[in-house]
Amino acid sequence: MTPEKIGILGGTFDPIHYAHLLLAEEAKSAFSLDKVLLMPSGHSYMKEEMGKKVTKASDRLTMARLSALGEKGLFVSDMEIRREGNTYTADTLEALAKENPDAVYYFIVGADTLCNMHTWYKPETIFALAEICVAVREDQVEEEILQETIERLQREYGARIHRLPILSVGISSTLIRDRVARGESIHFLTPAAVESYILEKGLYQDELSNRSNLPTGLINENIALSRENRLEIVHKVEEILPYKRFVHSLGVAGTAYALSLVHGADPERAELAGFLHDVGKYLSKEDKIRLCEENGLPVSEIERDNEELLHAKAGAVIARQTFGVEDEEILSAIRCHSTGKPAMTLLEKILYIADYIEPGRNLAKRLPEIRKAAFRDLDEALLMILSDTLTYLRLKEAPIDPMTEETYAYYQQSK
Ligand code: DGI
Ligand code: FE
Ligand code: FE
Repeated sequence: MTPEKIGILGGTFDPIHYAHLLLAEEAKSAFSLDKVLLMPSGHSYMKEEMGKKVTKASDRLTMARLSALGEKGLFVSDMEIRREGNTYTADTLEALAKENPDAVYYFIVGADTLCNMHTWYKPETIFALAEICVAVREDQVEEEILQETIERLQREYGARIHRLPILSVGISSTLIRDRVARGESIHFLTPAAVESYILEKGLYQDELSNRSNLPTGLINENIALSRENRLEIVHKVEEILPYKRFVHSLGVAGTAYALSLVHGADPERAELAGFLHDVGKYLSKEDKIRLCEENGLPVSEIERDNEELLHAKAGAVIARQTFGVEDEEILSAIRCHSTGKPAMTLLEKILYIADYIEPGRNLAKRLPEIRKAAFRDLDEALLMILSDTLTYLRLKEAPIDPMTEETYAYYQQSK
């Protein structure tokens, strides 16, 4: 009986897509493999060190399983995910060899990966336990470096390395994450079941991998919201924010507009505050602190420790610097939209409330009641929101900004 030939394709698979599956397929047919194991990685100290956020292992595993469903000869192993601690290929191969000592293993890697495999944990074990299939894309490889690497690994470890010429397919996990974050289609980039899973679970919605989220340059001299630049502003906000946050901002703007009509505020200024209120949300913590301090907004200890609280102040700075807003009431409404403050103006109250009740919000329990109250009596809605927010923060054991407490006390007294 000829020994079973098993390919192993490891990866973060965040998410898995057709270029991965095509690679598995090509390896399978080129080396007459009986099967290929997709092996999503567990904890990766390398990615972690580079400050990358990796999606939960259970989600990555499920997506790999969905993509292999019904495919002959394609299986998924959760071995690396189940293992505690870091993922080491040498350990994986040892475990596999123990499970199935008669099989011949083919470890599938890209050319760039091969070039640093000598730095991996126990390379001698890896090369002893598996043959290596190195995927070579015609357009990508520095042939000389690759040939040198192959020869060096053969010499030093007796590595058995085979080349696998593959098609160059421009699909990557980064591409998919970015498209999801921008609300673009990922149809035909990954199997339909994976696509549905991503959308249903809301994965990658908030990600911004390459976009610079620190806006530069004034879009216009001296903007006060006017009918002509309204679209320009919305467009710029769309560029700065992840898709879901952008839609949230539109919701806040529309709600603030409607509340203004009912309560006699200026709807266009309220709408502008709504569009812009969260533009500071996705700056790095350092940028938020820097923007505030450079612009005369002191950063308190609690804000420093809870950067979530800083996005309002930083957002007001961006509204002024990038969007040219000089209307002090709009700027202060943005500045206090997370915590509120005592004695808020009409516009400030409207933004604070609109942020909580806009149509996309659905988590807070009393929302239907608060939504109704908002169109009847702003102060009543304000108190309900403050009270529920404080309850929620205490429940989470999150530190409470004194401003949130002061605001609550103020409106309770003035009731
Ligand atoms: O930016 P959004 O998500 O649209 O909403 P937001 O600006 O109102 O605030 C985001 C978070 O800020 C929200 O989860 C509630 C929280 N927050 C409000 N007051 C306090 C607070 N968080 C802490 N830690 N302490 C507070 O006093
Ligand atoms: Fe906010
Ligand atoms: Fe918001």
